[in-house]
Amino acid sequence: MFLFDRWDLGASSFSPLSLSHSLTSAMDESQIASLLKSSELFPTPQSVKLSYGTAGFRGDAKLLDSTVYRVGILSALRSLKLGSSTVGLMITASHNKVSDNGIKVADPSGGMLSQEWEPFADQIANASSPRELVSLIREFVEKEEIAIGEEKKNKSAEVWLGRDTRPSGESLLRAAEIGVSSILGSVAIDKGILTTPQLHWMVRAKNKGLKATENDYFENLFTSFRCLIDLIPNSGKDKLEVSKVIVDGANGVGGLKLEELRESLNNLDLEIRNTGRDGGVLNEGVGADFVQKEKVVPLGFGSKDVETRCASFDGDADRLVYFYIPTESSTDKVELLDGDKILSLFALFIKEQLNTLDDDDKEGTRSRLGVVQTAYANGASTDYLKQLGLDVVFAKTGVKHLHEKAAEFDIGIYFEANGHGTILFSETFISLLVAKQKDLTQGSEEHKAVSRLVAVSNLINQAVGDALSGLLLVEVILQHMGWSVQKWNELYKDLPSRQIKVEVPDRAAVVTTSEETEALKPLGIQDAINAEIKKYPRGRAFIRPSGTEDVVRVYAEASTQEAADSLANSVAQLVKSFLG
Ligand code: NG1
Ligand code: ZN
Repeated sequence: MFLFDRWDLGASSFSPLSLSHSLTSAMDESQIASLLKSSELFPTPQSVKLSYGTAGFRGDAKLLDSTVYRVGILSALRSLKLGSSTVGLMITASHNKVSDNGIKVADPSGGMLSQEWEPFADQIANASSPRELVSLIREFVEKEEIAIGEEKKNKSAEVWLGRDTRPSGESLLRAAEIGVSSILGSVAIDKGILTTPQLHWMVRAKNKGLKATENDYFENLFTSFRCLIDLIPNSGKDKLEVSKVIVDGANGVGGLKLEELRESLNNLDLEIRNTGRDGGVLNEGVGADFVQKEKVVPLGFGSKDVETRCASFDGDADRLVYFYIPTESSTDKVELLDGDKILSLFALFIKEQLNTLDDDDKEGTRSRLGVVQTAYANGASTDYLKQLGLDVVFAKTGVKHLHEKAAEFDIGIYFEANGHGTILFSETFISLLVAKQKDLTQGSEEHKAVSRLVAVSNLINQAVGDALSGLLLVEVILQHMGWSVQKWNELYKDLPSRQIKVEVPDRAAVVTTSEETEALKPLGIQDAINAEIKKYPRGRAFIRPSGTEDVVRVYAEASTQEAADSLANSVAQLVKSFLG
């Protein structure tokens, strides 16, 4: 009973004896002792309600120790549940301000944590005492039939940890390690500073029995990139787009990793700015989220860069957008090529390769190429993709939702307008392509098309959206097409749009339909929004609570920029008056 002597079990009717009995039914005493002892180090902050949200837990880094420790526990349990497969834990708050941090789990497949486990994540993150925490864990392991404790000491969980460049990352990583190790026999392996997609890629590779170090990640990128460069048609080579690309690293981890990769990229003229070394602050006036939402020039870029192809990463390098400063611009506005435009470029290239193949394909093995977008996708992009003859489907905000839908296609391309996306190839389709590659005559157009598709499937991260691999794919496709960034931008013209963040006392008061395009609560707000939309030609607007920041997001589109701005402002006013 020494285990409980140190615990003030308060006025509750809970007795140490009953706790001991109920806990040990699923976990032995040494396991309970381990959890109680370590959780003592991480008391929960008062009055903070945590939710796993769109992409893990996020918030003020100073308040996150206990959350990160608890997610460490969860990740060890997840590994045990899945036969001791390796699970990833990433400490990052992506595009949020530098004083924030966060944590997200990479499942053994390399994808996001299964949504079925999110309610458990919410429960343990919000448990108010060690006793409640241990109780919740006990119930969960019992329900999920996860064996833990002494009997699992030899076949333990394995969790790989990564973090971005935030100053709070290191101490939070220690909290995560303690969480993992509090599940007896579990091993936490610190993989150092990484981009989010690197960790997801490494976890996926490890569980597939492939080489899975950071170096292997880099090697895979430059090998498949070089392969695509070698496959550029001769006629295309004459039109080579030789101008350099300048990358804004958001003062985060992405620029640093791109610098490492650059050593091996002799086919790319690349300049990297905002690496964080020159005193710039993470995500402040820089990065993909800033450029996409504000549509203005990031710090470190200016009139000297007019008409040059530029790209921005976000803080953990899982988002990528392109932009250029037009000649005629007298302001700091940029021409933005967002996730929708990247998606369109990818779709066009893949379709071109599939057409070359399908012409020759008399055996009924035609592929199914589909694209997935969210309500934030620009209406003009959706029209364009449909006009290409593509199957366009919609998913809720958050890549976990898009990824799931894209996986239903042979080749599924998904992108959020903010630049987070990738191309998924089904295992069956890859096997088919590899078999075809062996059968076809080397040097034939069909062989080249198949080889390009295989190389794309290697280059582009199959686990999550990845700014580094996305950048390389955009660059090689532009070289293949012989296109400038301006020519790419002309694929279609974006409908003017505006996004606004509105701070409200309780963003959870906004409840939307499953497609997120209609607000069910507060009552009456949707009718008021509809009345505003009606005033604008091609008007479209919706609101939803952010899953990563404490704001309600407003999105509006209309036929002119003034109209989009005005519609967004009116809707923001409605949000303030209904929720203020
Ligand atoms: P929230 O804060 O839930 O809107 C944002 C992005 C998502 C997704 C997540 C994760 C917008 C409008 N929303 O989510 O698309 O990328 O962050 O990073 O860009
Ligand atoms: Zn990110």
